[in-house]
Amino acid sequence: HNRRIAWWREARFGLFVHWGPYSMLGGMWKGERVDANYAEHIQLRGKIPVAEYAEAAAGMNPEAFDAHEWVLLAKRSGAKYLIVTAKHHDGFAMYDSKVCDYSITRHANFPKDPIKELAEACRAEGIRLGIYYSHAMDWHHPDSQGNTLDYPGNIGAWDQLEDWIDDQDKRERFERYLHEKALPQVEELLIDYGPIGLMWFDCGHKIIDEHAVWFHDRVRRLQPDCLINKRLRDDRFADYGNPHDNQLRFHPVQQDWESIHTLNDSWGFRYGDDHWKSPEELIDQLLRVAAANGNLVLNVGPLGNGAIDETSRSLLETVGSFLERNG
Ligand code: JFZ
Repeated sequence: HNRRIAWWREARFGLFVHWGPYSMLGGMWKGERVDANYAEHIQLRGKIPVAEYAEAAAGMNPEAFDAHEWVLLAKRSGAKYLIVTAKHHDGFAMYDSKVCDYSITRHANFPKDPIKELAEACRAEGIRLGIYYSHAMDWHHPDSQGNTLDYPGNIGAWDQLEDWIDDQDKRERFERYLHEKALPQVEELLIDYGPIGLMWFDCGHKIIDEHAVWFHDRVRRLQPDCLINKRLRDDRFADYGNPHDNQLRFHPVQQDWESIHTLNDSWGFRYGDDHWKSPEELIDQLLRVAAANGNLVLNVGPLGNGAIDETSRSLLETVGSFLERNG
């Protein structure tokens, strides 16, 4: 563990990128604003039928996407690692998955694999790549827990704890999702994209220890140097902790921990989300987290077309020039 995490302890600062078909919708569905704090939850909050969301997703065409530009922005901001959503709760793969066709390349026919390009750009620029993968929840796979949409026999609510697994039938269905999709997708991400600095899992409070072991084993076997965040399940499976989002809740100083923050309100891009933090606030967060021996991760939500908005860029660049001046 100590050898594996050495680079991360030095890093101090990372950039999170939330990006998927929800970025293209930007919190809007059929001309109406969907009431959701997080634009990436639009499918759930807007009660959008899976087929309709999938139809919209097919239209994603991120022609302004430039992996190198994203990585250079990360670098200018002073970040040492970049975490990108390979699959969020909507179940849509932002890479060329061979396991499931619901992806940017096969479903939306985009000719490039964004995760592959980011992996290459990160390698070229000396930035570590982290991969966000929503393992406990998938709103597209018919057997995934977390499907509260238009499926017969809903499995469970998105904020439900692991006790739903007591139901044998639901458990079997969920395990079908794990074996058919989540586990093989995590494997392909660990096999096909070079060295991965960390796997950032989410919502592990919804699964049981046995399922966490399945993921943990694969990460350790395929990439022994890859870190695992706490949300795979809990501390027992993790290299480092994550306090609650957007809040400075300090962990004991001796523990490795990472605090994640948005620049405005939503993780995924949302039209009109102009509740920006000031550069002073961001730098203050960075200093306070670093003083308590943690890492800060700031999030950016690119537009559906792959461009990063001017405000996000300038906030990140301001943090970068502060770090440049103050070491
Ligand atoms: C999760 C996701 O649902 C969300 O879309 C985003 O990706 C974020 C980074 O992670 O949301 C959470 C998960 C845990 C807490 C809050 C939001 N928490 O523990 O307070």
